[in-house]
Amino acid sequence: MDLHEIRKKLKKELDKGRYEHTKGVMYTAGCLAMAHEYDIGDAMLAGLLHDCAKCIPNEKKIELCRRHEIPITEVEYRSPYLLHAKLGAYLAETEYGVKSPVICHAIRVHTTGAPDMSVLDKILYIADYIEPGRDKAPNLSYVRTIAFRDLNACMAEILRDTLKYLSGRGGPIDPLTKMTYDYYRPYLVSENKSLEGREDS
Ligand code: DGI
Ligand code: FE
Ligand code: FE
Repeated sequence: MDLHEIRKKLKKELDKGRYEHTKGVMYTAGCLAMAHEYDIGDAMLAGLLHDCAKCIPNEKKIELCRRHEIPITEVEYRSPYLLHAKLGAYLAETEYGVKSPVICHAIRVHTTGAPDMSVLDKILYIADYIEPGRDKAPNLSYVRTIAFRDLNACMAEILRDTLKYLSGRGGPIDPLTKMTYDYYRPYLVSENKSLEGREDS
């Protein structure tokens, strides 16, 4: 499938807002690839397809995962929207003809993250959070500047803010999200500053 065909199919699968977000993530992932000397086409393709399973109703997500032997965790049963990442990776390969396991992996981990992510995993995770259509997260302008300079520090900032948001909201938190934050936490610029401060005193 070429890019044009993928876009046409996605336009039918996604609602209008999700399609607009998808384009924002695609171009933002392309820009991050430029900044970090990564393959621009791969980054844009990952951005284009990352939410391809988002608009499937939750019961259908569960049914499709069962049918295709995609394991569902307890947290995913409680918050089935999380499944759009795993299911999206599966559909990218089977319905949209994506052959690259690197791209499919980035789609698979784009919601929770994962410890020790690849460059493309981080580009997609970050692009999803900072694309121009996003306006609700705190700290966005700082996160946007650091995204173009330091992917690991940016991951740490986003994960800290996401976990704060999720614990305020009171829903189940996927263990992977916590493990990812633990992995990237040492890269937090603010935390390192306070550690330096303590060493001085
Ligand atoms: O699909 P999008 O809305 O574009 O973005 P996404 O796939 O990153 O999903 C974002 C939502 O997922 C956001 O509200 C935070 C939430 N999320 C991230 N990690 C977890 C989580 N929700 C739960 N319940 N548990 C998590 O660990
Ligand atoms: Fe998503
Ligand atoms: Fe998204």
